[in-house]
Order: sequence, then structure tokens, then C-alpha cells
Amino acid sequence: MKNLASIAALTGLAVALLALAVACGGGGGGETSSGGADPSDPNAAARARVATAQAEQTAAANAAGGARATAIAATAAATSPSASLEITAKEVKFDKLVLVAPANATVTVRLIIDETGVFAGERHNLAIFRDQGMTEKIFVGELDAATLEYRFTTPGPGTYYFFCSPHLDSMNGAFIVR
Ligand SMILES: [Cu+2]
Repeated sequence: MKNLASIAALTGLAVALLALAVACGGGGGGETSSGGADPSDPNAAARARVATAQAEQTAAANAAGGARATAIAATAAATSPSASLEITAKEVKFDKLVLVAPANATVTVRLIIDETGVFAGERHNLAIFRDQGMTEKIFVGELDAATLEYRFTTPGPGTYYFFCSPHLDSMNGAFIVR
């Protein structure tokens, strides 16, 4: 009898909890969604204009990226690999989009830093990674405001990426090894 009483008590508790859950959960259905487009929304036209401008910017950026990729491929094809490379940093830009080096070789890269006027004292370097996301390091040179010369060993043939560490967006290019 003791067990039966316990079961009855537990059943009662379960029913009570179920009732509570229904009471608590049942109140959420009355709202109407406000997420959809509303033709009377005075900001809709402005939002549409912003969306169009953003789409145009993306298309322009993609086109520029395509032109850049084409320029990189053309330059790489026309350039012989050299173990003695040179690149200039001026006005927070590199003068080259592409460096072409021999595979598995010791190479020197002279980074000429030619900053004057408002750019004087700007420090640059050369950093080379296997991927554009900069997760696999090949070589990272020291930073300086004066001309630098680096020496390192290239990896096997492939397309790698070079950057200036403080100026990733404006100073980058392809490091081609073959
Ligand atoms: Cu830089």
C-alpha cells in the first residue's frame, strides 16, 4: 500500500507540473510579427537605396579583385624567378603586386623604405604566408622605417601571399614560388 500511495502522489505531482507548464507556455502566441516589409514604412525607400549602393560597391570590389588577379597572373607569367628580390614601400603602398622566387632556395629581399613628408617614419615590413587568412607563416620580417634586407628559405612551388604587417589592407601581393 505504501508503494501505491507513492505512485499516486508522484502521478499527482506530474499532473500538477504539466498543468503549470501549459499555463506558463501558453501565453506566447498572441504577438504579430513585425519583421516583414511594410509598404507604409517611411524608411523602406532609404533602406532600399542603401542596399542598392552596397550591392554596387560589392560588384565594383569584385571587378577590381578580378582585374587585380588578372594583373598578378600576367606579371607572374612574365617574370623569371629570382633569388635576389627588391620591393619598395612608398606612401604606405608597395610598388609591386607580385614577387617571383625560386622554390626551396635561400632568397634575399631588399625592402626599400622610401617614406617622406607626412609618411616619414612610417614603419614597414614584409611578411609571407601560405594563405590570405595569414594562418600559416612562411616568413615575417622585422619592422623598420629604414630600408631592410631579409634572407629566408622559400617553400616548394606555389602561390603564397605577402603583406606589410601594420598595413595589411593597402600593402599586399602575391609571392609566387616556382
Ligand atoms: Cu607598411
